[in-house]
Amino acid sequence: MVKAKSALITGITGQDGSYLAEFLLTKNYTVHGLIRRSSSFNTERIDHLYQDPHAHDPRLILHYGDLNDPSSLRRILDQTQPDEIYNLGAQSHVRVSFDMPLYTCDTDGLGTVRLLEAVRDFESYTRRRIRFYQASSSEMYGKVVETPQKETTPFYPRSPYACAKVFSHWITVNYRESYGLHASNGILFNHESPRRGETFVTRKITRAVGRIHHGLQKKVFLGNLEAKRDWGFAGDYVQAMWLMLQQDEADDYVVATGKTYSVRQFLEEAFTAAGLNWQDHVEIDPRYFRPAEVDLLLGDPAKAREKLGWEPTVGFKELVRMMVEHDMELAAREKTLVDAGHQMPANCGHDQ
Ligand code: NAP
Ligand code: G4F
Repeated sequence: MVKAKSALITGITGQDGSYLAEFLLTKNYTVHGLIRRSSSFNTERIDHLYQDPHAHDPRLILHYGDLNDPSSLRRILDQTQPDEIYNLGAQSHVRVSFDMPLYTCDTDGLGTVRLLEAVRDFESYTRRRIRFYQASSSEMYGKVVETPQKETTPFYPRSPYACAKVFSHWITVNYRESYGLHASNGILFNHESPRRGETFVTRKITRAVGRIHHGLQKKVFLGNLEAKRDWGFAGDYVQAMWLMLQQDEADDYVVATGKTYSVRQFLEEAFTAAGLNWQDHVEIDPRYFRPAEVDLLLGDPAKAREKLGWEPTVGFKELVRMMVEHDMELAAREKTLVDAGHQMPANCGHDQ
């Protein structure tokens, strides 16, 4: 009988980590997740995988650790002995990386080499092999030197976040070439979902649409509406991660839809879906401008299509509709609570 595989996911509490955990469980993996200790609950996106303690799926196991704590990484590798590692953990907000450059570089840059070192040592003393996935980003193309962007397009990072991701990208290539690690980079373009963090622009917009529709909010404050992004659906993108680790040879792949839209177009689509006019509700707040902006991202996913057989299944309009529908329902539930006398949760103005 073939032994079921096991995987370790850093960043399992994030958008991608939750979709990937679900996907790997359907593939019969044992899934280990690294989670950080937090003073408030941070497992909301994976709680449904735990719901009933009696039906608790023992194939999902969480471990406390941190990419900034190398001893925790080594201990978790020893305990879990994974066949595959997906390194999704990161301070993933570009705007915030300008406020916290050292922390971002430590986690998103050095965190990767800490994990790779742990893998290298683990392989040398156990003689077992681990396949490694690194969450690289289209943000690395920054001030783009070529459009569409592909695997061979040079990087021109425009933020501390992107600089850290470029470091992680190349250190992953370096460990592959130096030590023969099966280590791949997925250069993923923006991908969204109803589980997207609420401070990223797409979710900030769809949350606002839901709340405005239900009378819980009047305005949404945004920055640069002209930036263009190649937006796909996160559920599709985690499948590309998995496909990369099923290849005999490790390699680097662009994962994108091959279409680009502006923030303004996203706004129009989202407000129209709720029968609203975005001009009535949007105000520009310079607080959301970035010291250096990435104006245009458009990926060429030809290599992923040809070598991995990967295709996106959700287009732009469908993605926007999915997010708006979800956030309309969420706002309806909030409205019920507000009507019953509960307070709307405040974000203290830190909605980057
Ligand atoms: P996300 O929702 O922000 O999730 C980030 C995850 O990283 C969370 O689970 C977070 O834990 C964890 N984390 C943060 N700092 C950590 C640390 N020091 N040690 C361990 N874990 C830590 O991000 P995402 O959208 O799922 O993205 C997943 C990865 O892909 C990230 O590396 C991101 O940079 C990259 N990426 C994302 C996109 C995109 O469009 N979504 C595109 C390209 C690349 P807490 O829950 O405790 O905060
Ligand atoms: O949604 P965003 O914050 O995503 P961004 O900066 O493209 O980064 C995301 O995608 C990357 C892949 O390319 C990931 F690596 C990264 O981890 C993250 O997931 O901003 C998108 C655009 C930007 O041009 C920004 O200036 O929207 C513009 N924008 C306009 N108003 C805003 C806002 N962004 C945010 N977050 N908040 C605003 O109010």
